[in-house]
Amino acid sequence: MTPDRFDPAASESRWQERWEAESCFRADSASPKPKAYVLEMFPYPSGRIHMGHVRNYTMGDVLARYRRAQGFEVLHPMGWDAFGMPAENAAMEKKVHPGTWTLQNIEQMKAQLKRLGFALDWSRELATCKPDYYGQEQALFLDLFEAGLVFRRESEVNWDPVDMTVLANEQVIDGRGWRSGALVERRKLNQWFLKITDFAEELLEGLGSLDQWPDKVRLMQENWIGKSRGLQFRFQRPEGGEIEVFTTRPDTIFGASFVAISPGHPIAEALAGERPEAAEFIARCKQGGTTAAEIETAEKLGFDTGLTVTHPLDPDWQLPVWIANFVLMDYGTGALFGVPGHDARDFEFATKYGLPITRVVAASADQADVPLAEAENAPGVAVNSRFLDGMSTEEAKAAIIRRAEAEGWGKGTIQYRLRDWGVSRQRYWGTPIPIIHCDSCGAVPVPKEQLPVVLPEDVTFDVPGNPLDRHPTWNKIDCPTCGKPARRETDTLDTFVDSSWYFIRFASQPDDKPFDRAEAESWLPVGQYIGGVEHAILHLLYARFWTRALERIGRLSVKEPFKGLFTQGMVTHETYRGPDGKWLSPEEAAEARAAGQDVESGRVEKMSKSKKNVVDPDFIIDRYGADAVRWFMLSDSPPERDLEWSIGGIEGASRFVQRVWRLAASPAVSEGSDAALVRKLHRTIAAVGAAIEGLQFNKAVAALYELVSAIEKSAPSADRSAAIRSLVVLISPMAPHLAEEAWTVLGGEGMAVDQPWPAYDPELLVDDEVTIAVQVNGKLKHTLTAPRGAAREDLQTMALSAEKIAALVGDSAPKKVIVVPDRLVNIVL
Ligand code: ANZ
Ligand code: ZN
Repeated sequence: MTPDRFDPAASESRWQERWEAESCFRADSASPKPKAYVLEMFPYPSGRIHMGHVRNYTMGDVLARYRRAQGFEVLHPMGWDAFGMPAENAAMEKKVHPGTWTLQNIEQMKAQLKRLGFALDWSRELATCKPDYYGQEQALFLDLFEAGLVFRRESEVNWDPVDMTVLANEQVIDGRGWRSGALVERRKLNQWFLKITDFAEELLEGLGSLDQWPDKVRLMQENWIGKSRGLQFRFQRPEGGEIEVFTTRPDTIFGASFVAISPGHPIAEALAGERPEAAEFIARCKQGGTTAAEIETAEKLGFDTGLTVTHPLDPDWQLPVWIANFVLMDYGTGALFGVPGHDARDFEFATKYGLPITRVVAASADQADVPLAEAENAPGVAVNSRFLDGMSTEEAKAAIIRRAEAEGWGKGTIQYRLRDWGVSRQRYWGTPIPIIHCDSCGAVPVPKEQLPVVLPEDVTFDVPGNPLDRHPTWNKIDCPTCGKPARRETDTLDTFVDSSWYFIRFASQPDDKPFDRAEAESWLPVGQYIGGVEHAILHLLYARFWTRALERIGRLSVKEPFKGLFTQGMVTHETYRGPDGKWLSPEEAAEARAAGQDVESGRVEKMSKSKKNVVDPDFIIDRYGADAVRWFMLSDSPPERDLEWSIGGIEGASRFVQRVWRLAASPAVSEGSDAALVRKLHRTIAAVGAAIEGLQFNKAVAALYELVSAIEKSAPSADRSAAIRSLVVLISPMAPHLAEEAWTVLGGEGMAVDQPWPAYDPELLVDDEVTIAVQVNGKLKHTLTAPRGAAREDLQTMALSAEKIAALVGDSAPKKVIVVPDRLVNIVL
């Protein structure tokens, strides 16, 4: 007998095993079918899946299953972004090897993902921390090295003077080392870089072709690349020599009140050698983190060098030269001219050090003398600017650039904010950079046949610093070129390198090379990429760069890796605090309330461990089943918005699952028709398909709710039974286990997952009812609903028998009745 309830616990794992046994989701690269590549951003194996993952992967899963039902050969893979600091932190705190910790986490999270029934091709699973992955990454790194896209340069890092170690930016908290609490210093180290700046223009232009990306992400990338036109020019020093500056506002040149150089500028360094105060000032500037944000917000500090330079447009005008902490060494020329009237940093600096502040831009020419309360950076009209007066900002910029080029003291430039990508990390748990340092030969690539350069297992984490540096043997190796004793590079690659090509390796993973070109190209670009907006800039930019770099060196003919991009909203939950102000979990809050304590319900916020407002997916699956969780993740909110977790929501989803089950379990009827239900079904097929195509999953869910209600209200008929079968197929991308169980109960052949997506009849989408205007003597008096195509006589009868019209017409017969079918009835009295 058919059970009257769907039992997720009994059914779900059974279907998951069946799908696996039949390799349903294995992507066949050789398939003649059209291909679809659906990818969600792969997770960091932190230990547990959270609801944000569940939402993200459910969306991708619905699309993948839908494409499969449409007849595509679908690639929907999963893997692990498995290198990175948390594993090293765990090693230090829990005395467990980073590899052990990571692989255990992967096992746990994989089991959790499997419980959700995702249509993933596990045969292509990869983990970036395994030599078969990172060894191929080393090979690609060497290809880029040979092509001149990798270089080594001195660059600043965050240095913890107590722990004697390099810190990542996120390990610097309020300017101090996260473990030691010591003031962080900036230190110069030789580091490896990738030449992403060579691709700045391409990466910017390429954004134009990404019409399936959110506008906000394209804008963020555009701003990050930060193209600006400017002028680079030289100020002469009266005693000889020059200072070259870069500006994006040459139009403000007559508002200059000082020249500022970076503490790392050669002139500053020379001064430091001569004058202890200068050296002291420079040392002070080097405290504090290296992030642009930290430099931007730090208090402005200056040191008057006593030097001057001559204004390029006025030989009698001398400007003082300062060393200033807000001038970056690796941007422009490491020097600028300060215009306090029109640049906020310069304003703060000039105010602090009593330097002149002049207005040289105004909204209109007659506002030249309006005082400045703060820096005004909006364009306008040049004022107090000699021959530029009256020109617009754009005209004045062009005029100065022309003049500088004509007189030979400067040159118009295009500048990008984008910096080269520093990929060196002084850490253990990452991809070893495959380079050998030889005193005679310099930096020598590891010969490809010696790859992978495998991380040594026997390392210790009891002292700070990079375990690879202090390993007794691993880093000692003979030079591949001259054979003399040499040293391995002990820096490892930024984990963003690992995630810059994993989507290519998913598409093709031979043992002997990073990927097979033809196979990779048969899948790429990724049709739909789904992930968090927190990756809108760096990950996506690096992946775009890596793909273009491979294209440039002739390894791949794909330029943009992700055709469609979708960034989903967060899963949020109410927060609670107890009487002592401490965060309470939802269960603790309920207990405390029951005990009569004062519990404050706080804001609805992103689920986070620190606020205790997380809900564990395993616990919810145990209670409600995977399909209910999946269904809820898709319901209510548009996918790009936040979704608030609630018990009401998951219970509603669970009730819905049972409603569908009851329909499937109701006795089949083989006779009788129901035209209205057939229409509803066809509209639903169209609506659900369009909604999934547009990634509007909440709309698909809403359409399915309506269909279920309509079926529930309908009388038994052959059409009803057929509608239930179609419903099961329509619901299968969202609630796949329920769909399989229902399909079996309905006596369907094969599995639900193998059913083609139902087709709809476009004719049935047209409205079957129309609104008819009823006029009396040409004036609208009433409207009525009639079947489309109703006969003239029927419309006339309906109009005349309407109560309101009958009252107006009275007993006298109308002179004339004009009927326009499907539109109007006009009664002339
Ligand atoms: C004069 C000026 C006047 C500037 C004005 C701005 C406004 P963006 O637009 O972000 O590219 N600058 C130049 N080199 C610098 C460095 N190494 N570190 C910090 N700032 C530097 O920034 C370009 C502007 O930043 C340049 O234009 C320069 O200040 C400053 F009303 O020159 B400007
Ligand atoms: Zn050598």
